[in-house]
Amino acid sequence: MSPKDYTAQNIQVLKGLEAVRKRPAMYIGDVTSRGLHHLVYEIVDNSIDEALAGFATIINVVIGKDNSIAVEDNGRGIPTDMHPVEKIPAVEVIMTVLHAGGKFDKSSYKVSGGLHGVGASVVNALSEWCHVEIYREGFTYNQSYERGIAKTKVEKGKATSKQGTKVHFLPDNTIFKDTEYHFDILAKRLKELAFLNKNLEINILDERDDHKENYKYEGGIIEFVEYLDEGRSPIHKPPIYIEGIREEIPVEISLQYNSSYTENILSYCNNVNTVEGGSHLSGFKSALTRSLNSYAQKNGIIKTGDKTTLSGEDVREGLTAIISVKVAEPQFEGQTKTKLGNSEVRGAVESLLNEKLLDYLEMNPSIARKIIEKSIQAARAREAARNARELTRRKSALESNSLPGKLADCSTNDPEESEIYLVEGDSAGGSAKQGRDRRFQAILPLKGKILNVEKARLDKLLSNDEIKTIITALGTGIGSEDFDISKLRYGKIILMTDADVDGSHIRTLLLTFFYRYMNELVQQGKVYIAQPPLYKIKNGKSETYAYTETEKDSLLQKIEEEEKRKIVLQRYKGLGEMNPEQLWTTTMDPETRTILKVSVESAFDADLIFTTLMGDEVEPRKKFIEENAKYVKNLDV
Ligand code: 0R9
Repeated sequence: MSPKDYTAQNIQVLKGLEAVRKRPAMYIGDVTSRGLHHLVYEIVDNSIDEALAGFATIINVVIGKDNSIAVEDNGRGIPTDMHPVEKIPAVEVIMTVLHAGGKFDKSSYKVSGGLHGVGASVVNALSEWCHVEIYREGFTYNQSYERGIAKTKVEKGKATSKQGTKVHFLPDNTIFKDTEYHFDILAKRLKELAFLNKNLEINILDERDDHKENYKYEGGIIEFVEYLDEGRSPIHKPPIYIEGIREEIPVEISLQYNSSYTENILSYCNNVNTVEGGSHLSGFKSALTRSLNSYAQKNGIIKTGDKTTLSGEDVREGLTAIISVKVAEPQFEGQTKTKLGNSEVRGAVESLLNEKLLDYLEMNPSIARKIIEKSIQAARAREAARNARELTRRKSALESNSLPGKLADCSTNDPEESEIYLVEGDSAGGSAKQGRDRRFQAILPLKGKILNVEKARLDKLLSNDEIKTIITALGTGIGSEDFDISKLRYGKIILMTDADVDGSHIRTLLLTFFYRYMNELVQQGKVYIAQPPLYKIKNGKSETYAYTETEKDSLLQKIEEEEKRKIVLQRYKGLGEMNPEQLWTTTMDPETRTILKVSVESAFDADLIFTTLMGDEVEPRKKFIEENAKYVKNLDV
């Protein structure tokens, strides 16, 4: 390499690194804990590519005692020979040159990729140090970097019979405020990746406490569907599985019907959960409706010319499905860049499913009949719901004030600044009404427990008074035919329940309701949980509040010994024990309160939590509570 080439290369690398370190959020989304975990996914994605190319079969992830991360695969090893254009070893290009993905090697077919898909150089640039070790062609090769800059040349080391690549890095604590890795977050994503890539073995070890997990699914997305349906009762076993390649797009679909009324379809493109759906999901929905209707008509289950054709919603009631496609050049669109835009994918999924689902139904007539009968029942219930809705609409048109009587509305009409508190119980509702700022805060007291929506259809929901009141107060309508977020009357919906067992049950019921029937509200971050204090600590005239046990302990510790005798510690069992002023100061005043925004990080997790906690099956619920005791200790299920 001439000195001139080397200098040009160095300038390019330094410029790239500078850009990444200056605006890390542009490359990894943000520098919170989410961005920190994203670094791991970027590296794992490279190993997944090697698995998709047919070479790697095992990926090991280790969280070090120092919160460093080591990812190792048993693929071919990153090439160490000179890159023809950059004139430095290929591995150094991968690790230091921005956007140098597998694609610079034209023969490689890179389909995986996180949402950001920025590659190893970004991880390297944001790490205090990074070491790469390659086992290739009988030897070990090493290179070390600091904050993205190579500190050594690629060095040939000991002979080895191993093959693969190991990337070990420590995230830079001057970039990330929080550098602590969470085993559960990484494990959840790795498990999802193992489901999506059948036969790929993924191991995770946490050296801080020796916790480890091993994921390997021979059945891939079939096992994924079974896992999602653990708390439900399937109406056929095993899940239906369809795979094939159309227009050079590999498509995999697994689906199973269960006795519930909820639809749970997760779609993926290149292992990315496309939360906002897109062309693959549209193709799936269209083919499912078409195939089931055409089978039903052909076999006389629904007569031709009968007006009871099954709608998309009817055939998706009680359906759990995974759709996974691999697209060479994916276009991610939408608000959160999780909507697949490639239009050719719709046709590919649609034609494959149309053909193969019809084959399946013809080969399995008794299952086909069960599915269609379930869909017919759903159609009838939907008709009943439509009538119930119409009745409510006509009734409220007759009443001069169509808002519920027990709603204490706010004076502003501007949803941007208004909020509604859904409050457990009339007594707390009364305090909240007196304590609130009526200009922008509305209060809706709820009596007792609302209906468990996991166990009821929309028509039954619409005959429940508490649910009806919530729907009318929010103004959005409900169900896919009616729901319209632009009609939402409040910018924030705040759930305020007691800090006891019943309170947390009501909160879970409400969250389930919003997640299942007004999902857009959750996706758009409109739903919040109020945080009332657990304790009041009265010390003479001064009153302080503690919101957690730890906070209470640390506040008590700070109080001098001789003063301790004077302290009155009150444990709040319910919101009703606070007077209006206290409720305002501790829980409702936007200047001083803390409210938690409900967010759904991972759809597969949220669904599982709701079905397990609210569903019929006792065993999975027990298991879930045991495994997640630290998160759900207050839930009465
Ligand atoms: C631990 C994380 N793993 C990786 O980052 C990783 C990258 C990688 C890889 C190849 C094989 N394994 C890998 N693991 C590879 C090898 C070959 C061709 N393409 C890919 C080959 O042997 O010919 N690479 C990813 C990009 C590159 N290699 C390349 F651009 F340098 F070729």
